[in-house]
Amino acid sequence: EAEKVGQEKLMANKSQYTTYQTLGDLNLSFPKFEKISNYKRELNIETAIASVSYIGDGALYKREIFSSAPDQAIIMELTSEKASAITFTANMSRPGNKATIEVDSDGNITMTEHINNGNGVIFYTRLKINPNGGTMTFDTTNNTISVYKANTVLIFLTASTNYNGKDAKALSKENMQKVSQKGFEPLKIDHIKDYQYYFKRVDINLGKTDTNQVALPTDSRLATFKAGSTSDPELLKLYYQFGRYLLISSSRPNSLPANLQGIWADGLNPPWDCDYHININIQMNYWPAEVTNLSELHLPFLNFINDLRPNARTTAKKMYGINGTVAHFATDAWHYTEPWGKTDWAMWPMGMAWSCRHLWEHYLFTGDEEYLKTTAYPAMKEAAQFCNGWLITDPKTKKLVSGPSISPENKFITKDGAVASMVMGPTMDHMIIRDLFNSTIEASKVIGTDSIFRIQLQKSLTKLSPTKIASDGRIMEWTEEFKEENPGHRHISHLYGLYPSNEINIKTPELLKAARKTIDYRLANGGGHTGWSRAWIINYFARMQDGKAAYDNLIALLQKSTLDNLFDNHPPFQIDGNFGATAGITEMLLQSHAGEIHLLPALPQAWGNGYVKGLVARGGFEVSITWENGLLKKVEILSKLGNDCALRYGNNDKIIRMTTEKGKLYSFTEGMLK
Ligand code: FUC
Repeated sequence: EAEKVGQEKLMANKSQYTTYQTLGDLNLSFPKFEKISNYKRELNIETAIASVSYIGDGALYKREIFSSAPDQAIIMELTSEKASAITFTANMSRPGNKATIEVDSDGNITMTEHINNGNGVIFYTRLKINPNGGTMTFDTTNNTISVYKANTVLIFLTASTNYNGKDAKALSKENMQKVSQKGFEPLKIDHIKDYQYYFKRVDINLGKTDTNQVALPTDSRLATFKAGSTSDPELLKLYYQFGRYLLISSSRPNSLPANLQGIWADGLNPPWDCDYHININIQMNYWPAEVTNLSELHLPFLNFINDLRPNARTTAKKMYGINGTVAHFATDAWHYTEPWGKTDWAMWPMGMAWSCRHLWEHYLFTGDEEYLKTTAYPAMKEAAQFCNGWLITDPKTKKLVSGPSISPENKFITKDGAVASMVMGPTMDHMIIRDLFNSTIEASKVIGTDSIFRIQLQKSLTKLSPTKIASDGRIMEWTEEFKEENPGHRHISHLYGLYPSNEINIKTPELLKAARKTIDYRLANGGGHTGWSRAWIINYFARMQDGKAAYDNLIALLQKSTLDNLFDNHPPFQIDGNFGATAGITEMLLQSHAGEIHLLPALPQAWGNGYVKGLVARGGFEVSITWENGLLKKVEILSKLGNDCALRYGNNDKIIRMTTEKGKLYSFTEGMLK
């Protein structure tokens, strides 16, 4: 009944599909070689440079391509060991064939389109080719540029849209003028310096792989993995750092957050509109940001949450008649916040409340009180206001419950055999609200504001329906022991309190035991079958300090849900699993969610010897750990903020408590920690 009313009365009609799309294609056509050998395509994630090389009719040819953040352009250099050997024709194209493509007076190819039949953005793309030697001709009938027998060639590509009021035509032209004045070497040096400023903060070593195996192409190494021989720790290292490469390459300050495909969407209709699903996906994209020392790259998401607030305020008022802010299961670059589609995935008003966890986490890692006061707390407060106004008293239990809502995308069988999803008080709602209220209370204390509101939240917390354990020992997903329609569902939403939140931890053994039963049950029924679900499970097992289970699920992720280029697979390609797994590997090595820095909480036997450098713990500590034969050898902790810290190693009960000085390095060996 509720489902029917919800479907008819609460779902907005989403008339406008705002899909993130490919910009277009740069096509280079080369003459036929009689004989080609030694063909190699590579992405070097130490320098973020892609390259292609091959021997054509006895001469070596090479292309190097990179996308430069400092110079806001894609740059490609074509070289050959043979003089006057570079010949090709270049053009631009875009699926849909609606773009206007011209060769302009500067000899650039320009491509522009007001996409989505004029409902989307306007973009401008420019292509400039600088040959050294040889000749270059322009064909304005088919908008191509041909280069003939050059020694080397530089290609520049700039692009901009009018999103947020930018002048796409002028900006793409201005960037082209700047980038085409710089030589390839300075461009490459600036690009590498900019990229490595982020990338080199963390180093990791999970063990040695046989050199013959390392020399194989990535897809062959993955195939070996899938065939069952998984002793390739350097592939895990590559996969881990690939996750950091992807975040550095898709989430820079002042840009939009990484979406379902990061920035790598194919075609005009990528899966799920390549939007921002905020019922696990965008949150998972940012799980590695703080812990793998990429805190600035969290800002696109944190600023995006603030950009949601105006619409979220309107939706709270219009749809619920409540002050504060609310968003549902998904949004996009235009920040819509109302639900649309089917209640069993859309009737979920927790999108803003969960996202606010990221605002608080950024403060916990950086200690930035100005950011807390101006950016984080105002958004957290409004989300908490909505939740506090939305909770109602359950007539039976007299406890506060949320609703109507769902436990993301799962359904249950009602007593009379119907299948439903909408319900009062799904467990995940209460875990998210508990988390939000606790962090909003803490934030208001740090800032020294809103003491009345704080007391209201504290009162609500005491009455909020608690996390319950069912008769079969699992964490209850709903307020009653409903049978799941899909016991192996990819969402394990009712363990939000285990990860990313922290209400279930080593200090709550009963709930921890029930969480274990919950995961085992989901896995026994086929759970973890999408990349992101498997990645979440790695984090779950790491939080339960089960290194073997975490490791086994990491292996399963690579074997079952990873594409040949190491992109995560839902299927289809969806990037959140890459980020979730990099966070999961980090969580196996370092945790700091329960008021202490926990070293090697879930180190699997498979990683007998290794090290990790530059990870970050809450409270502003940079941590580097070396281990041998599965035992901690040395840990170095840089205190960036001068906070107190409590240290725990492995599954020892001993806690070392200490005050620290800002900027000082502290070292411990295993003996000192036991
Ligand atoms: C959520 C998930 C789906 C998919 C989509 C983009 O709805 O339940 O599996 O990842 O987001």
